[in-house]
Amino acid sequence: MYTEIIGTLDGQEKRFAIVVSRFNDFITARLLEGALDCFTRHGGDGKNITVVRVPGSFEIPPIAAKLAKTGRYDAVICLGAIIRGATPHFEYVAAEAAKGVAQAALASGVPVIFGILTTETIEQAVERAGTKSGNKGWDAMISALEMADLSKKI
Ligand code: INI
Repeated sequence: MYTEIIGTLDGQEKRFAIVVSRFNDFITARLLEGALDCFTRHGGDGKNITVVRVPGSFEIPPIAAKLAKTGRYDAVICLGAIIRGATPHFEYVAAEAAKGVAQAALASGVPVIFGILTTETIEQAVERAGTKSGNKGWDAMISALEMADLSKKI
């Protein structure tokens, strides 16, 4: 015999903040749509969502950390799109975004969800923003629902 704690996917009474980058907005706008659609289709109420826009993915972690620390949200969802292109900038932005999101969650004890695409090409980003590979914004919201419930139960 064992005890198992399972997170449910119920959006009722859940309050989330979503931090979304303006950089590559043609992708991040789709991720946001996916996340919001997922929330309402799991019983969530749009008035319990706060959206905060930041310039680029590099700026997501400090704002996510501040939002998490307020204690007002059951989870914070981070949405961005980092596309390699031809510059080494990608490596720095992607590494800091990933590290920073993890740190925001650990420091606050509030689930902070990594919904930031890191892709080689624009095509790969498009595939993950509502075309052939689904919508990673939707997936990020599923993770937020599960983690928020788990977090409450533990
Ligand atoms: N920001 C992104 O969100 N995605 C990218 O692909 C990207 N690239 O490739 O440069 C990017 N850069 C901007 C960065 O996030 C900061 O906003 C900027 O450096 C100011 O601090």
